[in-house]
Amino acid sequence: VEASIPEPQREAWKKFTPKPFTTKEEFGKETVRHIETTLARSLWNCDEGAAYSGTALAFRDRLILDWNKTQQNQTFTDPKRIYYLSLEFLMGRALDNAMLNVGAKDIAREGLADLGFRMEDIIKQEHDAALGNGGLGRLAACFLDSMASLNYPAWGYGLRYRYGIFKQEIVDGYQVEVPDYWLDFNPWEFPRHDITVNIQFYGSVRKWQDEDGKQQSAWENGEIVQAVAYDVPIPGFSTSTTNNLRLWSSKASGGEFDFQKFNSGEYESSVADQQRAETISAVLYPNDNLERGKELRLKQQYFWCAASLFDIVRRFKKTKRSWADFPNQVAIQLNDTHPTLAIPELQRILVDIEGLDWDEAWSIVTKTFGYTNHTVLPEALEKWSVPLMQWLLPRHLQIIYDINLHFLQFVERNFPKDRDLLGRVSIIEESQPKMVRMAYLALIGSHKVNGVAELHSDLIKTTIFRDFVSIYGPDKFTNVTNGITPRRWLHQANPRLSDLIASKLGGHDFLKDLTILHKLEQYVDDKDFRKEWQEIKHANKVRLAKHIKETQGISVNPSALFDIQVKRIHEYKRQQLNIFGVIHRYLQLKSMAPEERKKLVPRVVIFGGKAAPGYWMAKTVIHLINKVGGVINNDKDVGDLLKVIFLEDYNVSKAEIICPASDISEHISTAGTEASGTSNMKFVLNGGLIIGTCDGANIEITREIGESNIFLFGNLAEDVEDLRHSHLYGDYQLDPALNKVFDEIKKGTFGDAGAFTALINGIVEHGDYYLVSDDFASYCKTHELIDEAYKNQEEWLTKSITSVARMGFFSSDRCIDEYAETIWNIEPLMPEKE
Ligand code: GL7
Repeated sequence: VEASIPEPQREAWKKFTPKPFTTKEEFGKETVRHIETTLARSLWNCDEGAAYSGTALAFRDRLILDWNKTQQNQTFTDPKRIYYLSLEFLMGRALDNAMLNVGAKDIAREGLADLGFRMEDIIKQEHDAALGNGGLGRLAACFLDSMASLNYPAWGYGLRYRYGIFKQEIVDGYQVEVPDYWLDFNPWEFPRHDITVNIQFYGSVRKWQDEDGKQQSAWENGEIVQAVAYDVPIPGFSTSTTNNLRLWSSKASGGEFDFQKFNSGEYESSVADQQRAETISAVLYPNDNLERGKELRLKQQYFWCAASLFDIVRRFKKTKRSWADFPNQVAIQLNDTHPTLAIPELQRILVDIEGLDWDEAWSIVTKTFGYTNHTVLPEALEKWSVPLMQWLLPRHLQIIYDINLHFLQFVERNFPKDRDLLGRVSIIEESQPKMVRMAYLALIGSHKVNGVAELHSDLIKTTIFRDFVSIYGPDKFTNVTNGITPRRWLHQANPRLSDLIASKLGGHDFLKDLTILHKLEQYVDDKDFRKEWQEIKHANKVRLAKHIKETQGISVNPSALFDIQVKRIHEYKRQQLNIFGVIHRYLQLKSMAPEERKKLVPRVVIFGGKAAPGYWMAKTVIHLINKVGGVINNDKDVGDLLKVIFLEDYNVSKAEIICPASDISEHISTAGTEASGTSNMKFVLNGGLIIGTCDGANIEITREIGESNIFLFGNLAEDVEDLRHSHLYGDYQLDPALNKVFDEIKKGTFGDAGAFTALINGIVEHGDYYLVSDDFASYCKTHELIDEAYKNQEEWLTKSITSVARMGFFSSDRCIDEYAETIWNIEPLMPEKE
């Protein structure tokens, strides 16, 4: 407020405020100005990269004008805000999204054409912002889009990794990881060198009694690292609301100490300090659904939580409200347990720094936080060793022990006879070394806990959080089924389909209320509409076939059935089931007479996805897929009837080409393991059918679109435990067809059989934890049904259209409205009228 322009001068200011471009000429002028001045290029050296940069800068200017207004409006109105804390934001490219959200893509296309460039080529110049691993990170990105589009006063807080998820190369069939340095030109971020926070690590705790005899604690003598804010504007679709994603970057603090070292000749160690500080935000951990307890990861978590909370508290304190008002002004959502340290950190701020009583502070904390659980896999549940936490965050460990003490006392009062219960629900696991169970801390420190699909939300109540349901009652737990943004995943990825739908529904309003799609069912028998629908699917397959040719050098027939599984490579997602099924198909094909083969439906089986660098079994699966592809794709008997493709370096921008091009996509996790899945929604929204298990959101997709429009197979979640038990202790027979597949691998048909021994033995000898054998017969049978169904193209088309019409529920807008109403208690803040 102190720095605002004085009243008499504001008119002048307003006169000079830039106006957004509205014509192709104005767009062209802005773009050329940026190319010639900001970038110092000219008519004579403007390649597509420079044209991209100029275009991006022109759009960035537009976003930032709206961003300014949105932030000012928020400051003046001071509504309750939602802060979404996520260690991952898998944003992908920003330009296309910005053009569509502000509604100026056509202007830009024409303007670029006048300058001699094609829109498609320009968009492709942008590097993906790949600050995430998979579904969890992409969900956060979809949520940002929805929160802005629905005008919620929302902030994202994350880390500005210098290296996002690695780039995947396939060399001789093996995954090779290459660093992803993405920041070399990033017009979408604004460094805020004036917005910094000092973050402490290590040190010690001093305790004393103040004059009133009150116990006081201070965390002192630690090492300081500086957090610097980088702001990324998030434009809403068809609204001027432009929210902020604030990413923190780490930097050595002050320089004074370094300077002394430097002057006294200790150059190396002064530089080493600086590098150590910068390491904190250097790289995204590439694990998906796996936690490994590395010290640097804990440092990342605290660094980001502490910086974000300082920022949130600073903003709140400017309003001079009383602390009791904090939960009325601030909602913080924890995206998984990664930001759980925010809970003891807020308690520390309130008690140690602001001087509130413990109980008063704790009541504020629990009203503020909500926690989303994204997995029940035991290897993914975060635990941090007590000695590590004692060393790195001594005061937080004390606070966690105090939180635990209060909690266990409460449990003991309510369940006085149950001694075991205390050990089971304690935040501290009594192991060697002792561990802090982050999910329990997150749950105890939040007022609501949600799962991400109905089955998953039920499962957390009966498995990992079972005792907590008895303690708190069922109302603390709720479900918010995941969703996806239809702007990126339909309008941007599949513009022709979006426009066809709009032509029937009287415009693009469905992009803001996806339930309107249901009106499409009226046109399911409309001949021209059907023809157009089918043509669009074909064109999208041609586009993907072209990409496959360009990147893998393999020709695939766009009229074949495209069968796609793209997602992180993980045993629970069962890419191994898919590739074994492919081998089975190949063996059958080979055993047929040439006449018989002619009746087959040609297939292209497409895989894509990254394996965590240390996940050896997942890498073996990638290797097998590539080896099988090498044999099948070169077998003269097979020809176009079967092709196996492994697409390198699956990421968000590739997903935008892949999702519109499927006939069938695979969502085949062992029942009860995939919390939700979100690519299932993307594929169906683009008119593809799916084969899936009764898992995650597949179940709700089935309920919405109807059982006849989905190919479900396999055992149910409720039977998994018994099946696993019978593998180990019962009499159990390996599926015979699967056995034949294994024999073929062992014969060396797909190269060195030894490479795949562990993969096979996991199933044959070590209990087949993921039930590949149990589900194999029904999986293969279902693929036969798919072949049959595909022969009837008319019926297939009807299923495709009907499914899309019934997908309205899976918009992330619905999801965000549910969070806003049932967890955050916030309202939209409409942008000011011009
Ligand atoms: C995940 C789940 O595995 C996935 O099923 C879910 O769709 C996603 C978003 O809720 O969250 N949980 C998790 O730990 N990761 C996921 O992608 C990494």
